[in-house]
Amino acid sequence: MYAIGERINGMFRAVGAAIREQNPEPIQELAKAQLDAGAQALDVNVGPTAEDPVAAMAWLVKAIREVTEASLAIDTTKPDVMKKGLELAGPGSIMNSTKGQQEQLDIFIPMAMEHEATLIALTIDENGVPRDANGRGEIALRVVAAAMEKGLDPSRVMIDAVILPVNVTQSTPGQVLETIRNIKVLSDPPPKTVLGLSNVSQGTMQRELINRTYLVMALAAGLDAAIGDVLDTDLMDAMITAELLMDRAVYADDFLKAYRASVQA
Ligand code: THG
Repeated sequence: MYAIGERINGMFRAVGAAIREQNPEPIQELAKAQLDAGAQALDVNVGPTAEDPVAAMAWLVKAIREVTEASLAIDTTKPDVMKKGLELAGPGSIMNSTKGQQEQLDIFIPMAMEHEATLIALTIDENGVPRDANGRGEIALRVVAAAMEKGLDPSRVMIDAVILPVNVTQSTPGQVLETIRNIKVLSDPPPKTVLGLSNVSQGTMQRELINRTYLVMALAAGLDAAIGDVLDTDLMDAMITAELLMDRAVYADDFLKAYRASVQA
């Protein structure tokens, strides 16, 4: 599974403060720690409070690029912030994310092609987040059709079926799993699937247990990638073990160590 570290997000108080004070060290430490923990890409989000989000994204990406060339997932809904992030991060980046309405796809799909990026698309449109797997599947189909029409290979599209906190809508985790299974038959090759895992446990007790259990369930349903807390060793151990049990890695007595060595940059 492709693990994307979630921690460089202005939503976290220490990261928000580092952005405001233009103090690169906490950001660079988080970048290195997440890569050491097995992240294959780093989510980069300036957070809700940045005054000048374009400038904040530019500063963040430059700070990260001083310590690593790892893939970055530029996390913003704003086209100008996305463009700046992609220009500074370079090819092989992930665009996180676009919504499924046509006007958004018309902007972000060509941008993905221009910057040789992978595009995350949320199953959200002008009517919000659909209630069930059917509604999510309809938006996913619209995204894949738009990508093919514009010449972006579906394998460079990742569909995010939008997981919500389990204490808000308890039916959502199951509907999202069904969506993940359905997306595999949308096109050939199919799009990839991704989730913002930590959303599932926001506002709950036992956050790590909920995240870890749901990751294993989603992985078994075919989830390809997750944005999550890669610094949570138990979460990563569960992910690695689930991959083994899905026959995606060869058993060895030291399979945890072997997996970690295989993803280390
Ligand atoms: N899909 C996609 N991208 C996403 C999300 C998604 N990006 C943002 C988010 N959702 C994924 N990242 C996080 C990061 C942190 C938390 C949840 C998701 C989180 N933060 C603590 C909280 O809210 O309780 C903050 C704690 C603190 O302030 O220290 O849980 O779904 N494509």
